[in-house]
Amino acid sequence: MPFTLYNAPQSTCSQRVRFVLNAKKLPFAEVKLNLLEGDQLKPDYLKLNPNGVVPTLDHDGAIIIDSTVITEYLDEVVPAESFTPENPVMRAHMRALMHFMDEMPAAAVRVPTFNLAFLPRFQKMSREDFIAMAESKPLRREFMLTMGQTGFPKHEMDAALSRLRRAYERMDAEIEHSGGPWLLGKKITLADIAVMPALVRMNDLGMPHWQDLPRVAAWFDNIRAQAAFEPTYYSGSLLSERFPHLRSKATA
Ligand SMILES: N[C@@H](CCC(=O)N[C@@H](CS)C(=O)NCC(=O)O)C(=O)O
Repeated sequence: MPFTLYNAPQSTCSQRVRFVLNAKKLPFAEVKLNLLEGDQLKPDYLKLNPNGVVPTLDHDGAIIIDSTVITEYLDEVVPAESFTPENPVMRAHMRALMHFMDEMPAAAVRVPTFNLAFLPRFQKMSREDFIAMAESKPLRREFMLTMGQTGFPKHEMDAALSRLRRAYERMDAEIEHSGGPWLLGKKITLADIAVMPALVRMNDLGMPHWQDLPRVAAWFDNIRAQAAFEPTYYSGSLLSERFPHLRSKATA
């Protein structure tokens, strides 16, 4: 099997890559890392991915990191079932949207995720252990230290929710402009896949704050109806499955 994906079931970045692998029907071996136990910070893994995050793709020994880069790579090496428009202007637009998705919804979704799901675990740690854990993270040190053991304050949560809302509004405008049903028009692209996990996560956290935007609501139904969705979100991929206290929020 030429593809090995180092990832975590509930990791939003990993879900982007699993979706593309599944959509292209590419068999892959999955190495599941336990992010709360720090598997991503072990020396052997850091040799593959010095950022100490998932996902990482091993393609016949070639190591590719960063989820959007991996999805573009997969679309290049396996062009069948392409998720990239042929027109260079559309391609550029897709890439610009992927950058937007990384900077806005994908970054913002970490705040409610950590506050609602992970904080209780961090609160059980001694101060020394928490600081040592935060400082061991190459990419997320400052994020962890800002959150601390009391969590992000209300104004940070509100700011994250506002950033997410602006992303849904941007999606709405893109779909309106392209004629939909996808962000760039009739064909699903890597830009749709880049934002998918943020909406799935917010839905799972019981905060689907796009329901007054019918184009985005239809987009969400459409992406969940894709054949690749179910194998991507296999049992245990939703945060509420691992942290049952979130389930009451999700169904509220
Ligand atoms: N830009 C990176 C970000 C990867 C990332 O943040 N991964 C998270 C899971 S979605 C992670 O591994 N977190 C582990 C940690 O914070 O220690 C990508 O898209 O691959």
